Amino acid sequence: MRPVASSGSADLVIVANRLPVDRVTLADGTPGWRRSPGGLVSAIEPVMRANDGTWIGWPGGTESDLEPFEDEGLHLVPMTMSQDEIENFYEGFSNATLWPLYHDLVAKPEFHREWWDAYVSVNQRFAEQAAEVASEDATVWVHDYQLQLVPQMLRELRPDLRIGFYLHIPFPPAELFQQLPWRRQILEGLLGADLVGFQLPGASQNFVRLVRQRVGHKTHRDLVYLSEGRTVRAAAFPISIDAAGFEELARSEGVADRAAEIREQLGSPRKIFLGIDRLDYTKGIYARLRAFSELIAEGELDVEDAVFVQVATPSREQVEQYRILRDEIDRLVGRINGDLGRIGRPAISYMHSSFPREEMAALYRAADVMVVTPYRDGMNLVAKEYVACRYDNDGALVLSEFAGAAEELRQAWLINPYDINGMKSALLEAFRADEREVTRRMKAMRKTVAQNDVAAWADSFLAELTAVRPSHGKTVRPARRS
Ligand code: GDG
Repeated sequence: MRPVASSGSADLVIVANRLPVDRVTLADGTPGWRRSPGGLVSAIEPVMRANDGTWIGWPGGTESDLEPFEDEGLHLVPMTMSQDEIENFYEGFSNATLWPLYHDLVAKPEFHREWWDAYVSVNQRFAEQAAEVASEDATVWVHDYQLQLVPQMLRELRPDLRIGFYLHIPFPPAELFQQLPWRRQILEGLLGADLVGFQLPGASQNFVRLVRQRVGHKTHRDLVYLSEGRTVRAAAFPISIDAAGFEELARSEGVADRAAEIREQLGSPRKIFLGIDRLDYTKGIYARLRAFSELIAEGELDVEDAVFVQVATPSREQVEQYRILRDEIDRLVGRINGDLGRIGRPAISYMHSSFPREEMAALYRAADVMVVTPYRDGMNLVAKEYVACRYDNDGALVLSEFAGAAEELRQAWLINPYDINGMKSALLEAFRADEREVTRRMKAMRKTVAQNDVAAWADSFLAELTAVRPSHGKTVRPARRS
């Protein structure tokens, strides 16, 4: 790789696996674009606009002749991906090697050399594209586990750039990470950044320790000193949500009406339990439904009193582990409802589909007990969204200790998802808690979420990135101007 002269005009470049839009077929049969809902988009959009930024990512699919384009004022550069790359880079190395490895081996990671080769070549292409569109001394912000080699590849091409990297998922302890045959390459890839951001301080410490042990660089607290004289900082930036936006949506008349309608359609039970997750084995859906069903089987709860609504958004359906999980959940829900349901009163109301944001807000409004029980989760935005929607200060949150969100939402009913009896007790406590107790907890959590919203997250990452190399590069304008 040789350095290339800067040719682009973007002062801020976002590089992420996915673009904020999906390629879709419109009603008239022509291809078009649809904005994808994800939290990352709403997080980054304001700062993109403030800096006239460019977003590089894959729109899904295998179309190969897509040109850069503008969508609602955002400059978007679509990356192409061949069927082979989708299988080896995306489904393979990203989602069947790194994803389980970084989530405490909840599933067994697979190591295949051809998957790694695809990971290297796709990362290289993303780096080359970023090198092409970034202006001189621009800031490039690379996102997530699919693109951990991009920082170093990009630095080799464009040493003038200021490069930040943010990992949305956990970063594992050395004991697990060192299983990876390509551990050193990943660490060196990340060290191409000036600032490496994580959800939690523990993840950042794992990274620094591994860099010291495996790459042999000198480190001091959150700093890594590279032999070429450059310093890399590793730090935690817990991600959040557009709290005000969610609350506004929750307060709208349409959402309030829909929440009332949902309750009625469920047969007006005394209390509604709710789970909303991508259908992923890290999220602990199976164990939580079992815990709930045992409470009904034992007579602690009654289907007249309580229903569990579980939304499982389709996800990574080509990956085998995800197909197995889907079948397991289908079977479990069928068995629970068969054994415990009555006419018009299933114990679990299960939906394997995705919904518009308004429907999500209505579900959050309708739910009395929100149940979030991942075995491991970088943050978990669903927990924060629920809190943001509970403007009456009511509603109970049952939350896994192993979600990043548990470090901030201390007033939730915290549980260990591996401990089914503990989970059952917490579900019952949350169900039976008196109004004062629920309000006390929710008020405190709402304060936390309102103060640390997603604009603050993006601004603090970018401010820190600028601070790491103050005399170098152009300034990035914050999303929130006071
Ligand atoms: C990764 C990390 C970290 C879900 N179903 C629908 C829908 N959603 C939205 C939720 C929420 C988002 O998707 C899911 O975010 P989570 O944080 O819960 O989980 P991951 O997808 O695993 O996200 C995670 C996150 O990145 C951010 O850094 O917190 O730990 O794993 O916003 O509302 N949205 C709509 N319809 C659905 O059916 N509209």
